[in-house]
Amino acid sequence: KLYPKKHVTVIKAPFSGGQGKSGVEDGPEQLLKSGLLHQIESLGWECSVADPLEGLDSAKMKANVEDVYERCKRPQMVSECCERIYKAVETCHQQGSFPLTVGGDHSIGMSTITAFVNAHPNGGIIWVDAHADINTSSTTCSGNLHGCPVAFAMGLDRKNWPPQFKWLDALKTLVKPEQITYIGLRDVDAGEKKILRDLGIKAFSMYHVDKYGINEVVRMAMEAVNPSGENPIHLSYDVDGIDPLYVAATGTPVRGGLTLREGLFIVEEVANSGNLAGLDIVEVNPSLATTDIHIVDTVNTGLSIAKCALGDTIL
Ligand code: B3U
Ligand code: MN
Ligand code: MN
Repeated sequence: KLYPKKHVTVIKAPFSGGQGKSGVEDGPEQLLKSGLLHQIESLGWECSVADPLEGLDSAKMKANVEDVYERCKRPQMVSECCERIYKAVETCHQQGSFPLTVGGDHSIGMSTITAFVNAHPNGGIIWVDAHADINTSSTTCSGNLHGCPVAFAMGLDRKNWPPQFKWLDALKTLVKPEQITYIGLRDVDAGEKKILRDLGIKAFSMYHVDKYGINEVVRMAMEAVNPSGENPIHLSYDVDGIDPLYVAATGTPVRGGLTLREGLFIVEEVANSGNLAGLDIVEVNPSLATTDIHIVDTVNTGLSIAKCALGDTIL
């Protein structure tokens, strides 16, 4: 059994430096304010909160126009914040507490998944997202590092990394192509498609969800990253994987996504396997809503993802 202590650490990652819009740094507070801890406790888990970015002047870091390296925007800020988040997740794995990292933008995925594979070298990762987030420092068109965390976590194009990423460069274990799979893709850059193809990364796009159904896709995804069925799985959940009908308050919505039920089913099914070892919930941006209903819908989706992960079932 993975977490016999039934203890969760909610790691707050109010981080927005991986992309240009502001507001995504308010995601963690919104989820907490809306009852995240209470909901976790009512499922029988003990709960504590970690705040690894405490004390940083994020607004000042984000405004520093000198923080660029070639195409990459804010490498200093992203590296410094992601190193802190790495350490917070590492501590959870060492102490046997379930790491629930709440973003913030998806750059922080480079920390959560590298901390995961360093604790569980044979673990598997399921990345739920409309986007593949596997641009390298050379392929990124936007320069936004939230479009790059998977490439960094895999050590791709390492020779062109911004020099700030020393902590990542020093890690013993990085993510291997066969350790990660995707569900929900529908907006993948040409350079990313080439990387996915060249590395043979298994990915389940919305086409596959339509073709096979979500049940079969989740089964295939778990089989891809955990063929023995015995290894832990980390779920990195970008809420934009779900359709903007249900999740409007996010930075880069893409139509044609997962229904709310498909999105939650993924989490229910991985949790049900008994192998879920960590979860990220990212890209909740309350300030991008045009109505209050958008905020409520998006935040409630985030809360539901957390609950499903911790064993909430409909019946
Ligand atoms: N692939 C594009 C767009 C993008 C990636 N992740 C998000 N948007 N959220 C990029 O900027 O790399
Ligand atoms: Mn993402
Ligand atoms: Mn995305």
